[in-house]
Formats: sequence, C-alpha cells, structure tokens
Amino acid sequence: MNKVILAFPVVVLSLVAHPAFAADDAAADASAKKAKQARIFKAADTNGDGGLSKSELAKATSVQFDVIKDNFDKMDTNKDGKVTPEERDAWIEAERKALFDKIDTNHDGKVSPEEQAAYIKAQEAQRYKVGK
Ligand SMILES: [Ca+2]
Ligand SMILES: [Ca+2]
Repeated sequence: MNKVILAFPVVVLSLVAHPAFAADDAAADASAKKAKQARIFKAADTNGDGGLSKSELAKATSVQFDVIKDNFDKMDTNKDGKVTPEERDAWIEAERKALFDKIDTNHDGKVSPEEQAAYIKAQEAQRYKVGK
C-alpha cells in the first residue's frame, strides 16, 4: 500500500511530462469543448429540428450564438430559415480560409512572419481610421 502511494506522484509527473500525453489532453479538451457546444446548441433548438431559427436565437443567451446572430443570412446557405451546426462550421471554415488568403499576400499557401506583421499593421491602421 505504502509503495503505491509513494509511486503515484512519480507516475503522474512522467505522464504530464510526456509530450504524447499533453497532445492527448489537448484533443480531449477540444472534443469536450465540442460536446459542450453541441449540448448548448441542442438546448437552444427548442423545437428540435436540428437548426436554430432567428426566434430561437433571440431567446438564446450563450455568447457562442453571437456569431450566428451576426451572420445569420450568410450562414443559412440553404435559406430554410435556420442555421444548423454544419452550416455554422462550414461558414467558420470558409471565413478562416478567406482570412488566411488575405494574409497570405503572395499566395504560396504559407503565412510568413512578414505577411503576418503587415496584416496586423494594416488592421491597426484601419482601427485607427475607424476610431477617428
Ligand atoms: Ca430549431
Ligand atoms: Ca439552413
């Protein structure tokens, strides 16, 4: 019994220090986050049709829906009056790709530190102009 107690911290330390364990942990975090998002989505889908309508969204308070509220018409690609998780994910992926293409100014599929710096600088200049 004593032996087990003594050995325990060593095992924990070696697990934490192990890079594979850290990666597993991140993956577990991501899937837990996804499961939580799915739960919140389902809770907001009060008529259970698998999508969120504008009236369902109006009642939903979670911040995760703000992006859907702001971009509803763009996300609802099949124009059925509701946004499904698939439509949301497709929109986010398209936005992510569009942003990447915008930053990757020489279109070599990579964002160099210079391109990143130039983008941040442009964003800041824009913000300054808007703020003025
Ligand atoms: Ca619904
Ligand atoms: Ca739709």
